[in-house]
Amino acid sequence: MGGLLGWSGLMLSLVSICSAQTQKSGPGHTGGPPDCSYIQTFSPHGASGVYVIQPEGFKYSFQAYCEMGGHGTWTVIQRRTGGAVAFEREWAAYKNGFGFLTWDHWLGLEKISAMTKDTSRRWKLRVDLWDFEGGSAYAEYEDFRVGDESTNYRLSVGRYSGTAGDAIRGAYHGIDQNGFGFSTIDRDNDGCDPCLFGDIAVGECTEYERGGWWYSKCGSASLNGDWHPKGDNVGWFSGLHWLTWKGPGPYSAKATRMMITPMLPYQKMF
Ligand SMILES: [Ca+2]
Repeated sequence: MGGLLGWSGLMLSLVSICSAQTQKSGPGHTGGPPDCSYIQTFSPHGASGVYVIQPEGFKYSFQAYCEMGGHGTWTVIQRRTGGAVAFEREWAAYKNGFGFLTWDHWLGLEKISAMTKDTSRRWKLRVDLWDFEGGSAYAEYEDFRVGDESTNYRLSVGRYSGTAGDAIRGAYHGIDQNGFGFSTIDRDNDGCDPCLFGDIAVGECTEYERGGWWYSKCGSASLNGDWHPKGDNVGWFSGLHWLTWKGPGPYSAKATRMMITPMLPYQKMF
């Protein structure tokens, strides 16, 4: 998984924690590259790392981690590799983003929405999952889009492909997360009250599944819950699970990554 678990990345991220916040750009500034693949197309660097981007029409430029991998260039929107960065956070944190860009982080719903809500461009989401036994799997979705805050950052995904299964549409009938708004411990958009976990009924999916996600009664995908260490990673509703990959007893992944890229590459104009 490349530098995903690298200590050098950790140290880098610790010194860059403050600069991970959004930066205000000047009035009328139309911004720089709108995403990582744009950077790779017009000024190839070849190296994964932190770059400044500014989605079209978005008022701020901000830093994001660009994965310049063998299967394309991607803007990373989520990464989990351990339990040091807490993902049990409220709406404002999920809106604005948190963590360390070169390490575990959530880019922020406002930024993800700004990148994907423009209907003139189609986006692809890739979800990478790693287990504790040396295995991995992935899921890709065409037409990934996150609405703005007025929609509670509603999730839209199109055609699925991959090896992990389509957990967003659910391992079980009737719990499709596609089309649902985001929920956090202080915002309930999960579509259930009560929400059932076996014989146990709770008011919100986040009470058991933790973190923040596009929960829908509560669904089969949840990657922002609590990270669980090897040997204690099976059976927790709260873990990083993708039930079409490993289930039905929830298996909490060792590491996860979510990243996006335009479905059609940018064209160089000569
Ligand atoms: Ca609820």
